[in-house]
Amino acid sequence: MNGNKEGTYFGLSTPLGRSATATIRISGYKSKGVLNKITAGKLKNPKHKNTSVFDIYNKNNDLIDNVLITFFEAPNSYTGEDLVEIHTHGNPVIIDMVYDTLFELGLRLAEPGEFTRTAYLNDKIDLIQAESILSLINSNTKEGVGLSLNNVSGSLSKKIKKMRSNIISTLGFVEYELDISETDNQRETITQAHKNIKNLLLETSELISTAKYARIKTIGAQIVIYGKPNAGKSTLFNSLLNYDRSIVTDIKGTTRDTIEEISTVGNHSVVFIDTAGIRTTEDPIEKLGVKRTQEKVSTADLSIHMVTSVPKKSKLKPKNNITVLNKIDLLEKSELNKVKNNKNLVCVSAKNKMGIRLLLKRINKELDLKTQNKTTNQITSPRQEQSLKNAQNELQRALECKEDNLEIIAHHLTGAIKAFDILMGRTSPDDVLEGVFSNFCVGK
Ligand SMILES: Nc1nc2c(ncn2[C@@H]2O[C@H](COP(=O)(O)OP(=O)(O)O)[C@@H](O)[C@H]2O)c(=O)[nH]1
Ligand SMILES: [Mg+2]
Repeated sequence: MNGNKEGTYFGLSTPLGRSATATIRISGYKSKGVLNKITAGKLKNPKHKNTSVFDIYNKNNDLIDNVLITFFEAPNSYTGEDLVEIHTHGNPVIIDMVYDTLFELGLRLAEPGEFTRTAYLNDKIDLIQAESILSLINSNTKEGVGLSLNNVSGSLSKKIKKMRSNIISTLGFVEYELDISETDNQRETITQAHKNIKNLLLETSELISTAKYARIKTIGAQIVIYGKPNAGKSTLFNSLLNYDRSIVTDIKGTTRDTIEEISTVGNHSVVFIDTAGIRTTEDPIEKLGVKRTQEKVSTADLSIHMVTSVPKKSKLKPKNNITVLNKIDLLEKSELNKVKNNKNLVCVSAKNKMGIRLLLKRINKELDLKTQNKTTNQITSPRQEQSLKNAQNELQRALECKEDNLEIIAHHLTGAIKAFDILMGRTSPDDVLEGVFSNFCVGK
């Protein structure tokens, strides 16, 4: 991305292909002139938010298409610049002709994300909102769309702003104390600062904890299948997907890489991950595979531990984990009855597709529980999570400061403000000063 690009640019806002209509957006100061030219003078002075039907022409005055044109006047548009939307018939040949005409009029093609970047640079939206627009478009579930839309509207930004101004006012009275240092007040100041910081830490960690839910809701839950070689992981993976994606053999070490496929379970979007069986091996490729498996298990939203014999109770990991006993088709009836009553297990025959529906039901239930988070504001990007973790780290260090270290508290509070500024995509040290003066009345 390049923040210094100039000129008027355009791009196709809808997917390329055949459809009833397609939308080409134009943003920049030349927009009005372009409308005048392509409509052969019919649309000279477009009005803000006006939509009308026009014939549009190329430079030789050949008709290109009959289109719908909407005009948005700066600064009241998505980008903050003059903005045009041309809705043509959805045929790539027509799109090509419009492109050629716009090039001839001196316009350039937009860079990826440039409309939203311009909106951010023109202060129409902050960085969180910009990211939320992306997650709104990419969300795979209804809930993901809902929470992204909530963030686009600025609800999360508002919360972050409030937290940031709480840090600024805390820094304000810590610095005030530093300036007019009366040791009598120092204890009081520290107590108040600690109280504020503790509250902020609570809010920060609450937001950080939403990252996982948000990922499940927008992109989909990562569900990793792991276990010993030949447990039937790849067979289960294929059964869950309902087609033969992974190679299945009776040779140990067949799967050496992780294989991921998107699917749905109930209302949830999921990514099933087949992995290399966990064992000690000398094969360097398989070794890497085993390492990858371990990484995936540690970051997954849910893991399926595949076994072929009932594990000891101590080996069962109930958190984020479903233990699946496979190959029940090989069990005697009496043995089968015994394991079927074991509530800690889901019994399947991956090969014969027995028990798969029950397993899917169980996965659905686990994901329902995980996404039941009622927090209004949820973060949706790893960048947001990382910035918040940086802020959390600074706040934690400010809290751990000893009494006579007001300067160090101030230093870490400043660090936390910086992390919040990065989170929102702004840096304005002047705000700190303003916060100091707006919160204090020296005359008192
Ligand atoms: N009898 C029986 N064999 C199975 C079952 N599931 C998998 N297998 C067999 O076990 C072997 C290993 O399966 P695979 O899915 O490659 O195991 P992975 O190494 O864990 O991925 C293959 O020969 C499969 O056909 C099952 O439910 N019953
Ligand atoms: Mg396998």
